[in-house]
Amino acid sequence: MRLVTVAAAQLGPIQKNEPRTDVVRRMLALMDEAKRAEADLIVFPELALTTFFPRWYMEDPAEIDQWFEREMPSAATRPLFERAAEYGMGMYLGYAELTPDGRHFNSSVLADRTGAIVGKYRKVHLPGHAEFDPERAFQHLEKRYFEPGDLGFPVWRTMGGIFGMCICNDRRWPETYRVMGLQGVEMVLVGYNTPSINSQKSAEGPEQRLFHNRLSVQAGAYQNSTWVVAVAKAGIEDGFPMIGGSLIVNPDGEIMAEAKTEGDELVVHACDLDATTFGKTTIFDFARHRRIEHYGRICAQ
Ligand code: CDT
Repeated sequence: MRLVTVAAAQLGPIQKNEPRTDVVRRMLALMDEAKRAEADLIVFPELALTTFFPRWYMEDPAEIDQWFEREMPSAATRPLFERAAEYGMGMYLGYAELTPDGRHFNSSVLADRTGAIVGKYRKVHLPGHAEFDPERAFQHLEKRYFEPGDLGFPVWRTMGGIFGMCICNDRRWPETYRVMGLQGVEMVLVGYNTPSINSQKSAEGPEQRLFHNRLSVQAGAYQNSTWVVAVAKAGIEDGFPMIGGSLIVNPDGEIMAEAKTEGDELVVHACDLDATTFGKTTIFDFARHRRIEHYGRICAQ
């Protein structure tokens, strides 16, 4: 057995005027709880440090950039990395990244048990739109504020396993998991902010959104024989509801643990990375069974 005890650290809502220092305090409390649960790894949501700001239309670059981190760790986030090192706990953290040359990405980092950053991911599948859309019930302006990620879907050999990262909308795309699956990924970490209603289809409410969340994550896990840990920022943020439903799914696609609330909540499970071997060497032994001569369209325009 190669056990990694994972704590999915769901965050409840973060209001627009809530300072990062307050959010980090909430996150540290979840880390303390994770330590008591003997977690080896804690996973925070997408854009974990602020409200989901892409719901707001902004034009002023200075106003936009206040939502971004210019360095990681920063003064505000260093306590998270120090606590990770103190507890010997790995960490996935989603945040808005502003690079020194002025580029904007929706990013996550993976820190190992020493608190050192060993991997960075930049969200590839950006949903939503770039201009104000009066037809929508609310805005989802990720295409306005972020560039598509330029790092692909690498995996990292760390903490005794093979880990991959993706962010929110990426979890709905089979290619996300498959590119990591082809590199032998054993655990995919994903943070998300998902509105409880569809801004363009009023009939689609929270139950269907939770269903699609589970469906995507469970399928990705099963079809690539990997653990998937999916973590929400949830609840009513700035008056706009978002689903919870953080979950830990095993390589058979079964839900092993799931959040019950829409608030700050820890979901813990001891994951055996060796449980990925059976699927990877039988039905999803890619080297033996894939038929790539028929897959060309996937990479064509
Ligand atoms: N943050 C994020 O990617 N949210 C999307 C909402 C899609 S609707 C524009 C998601 O896939 O959950």
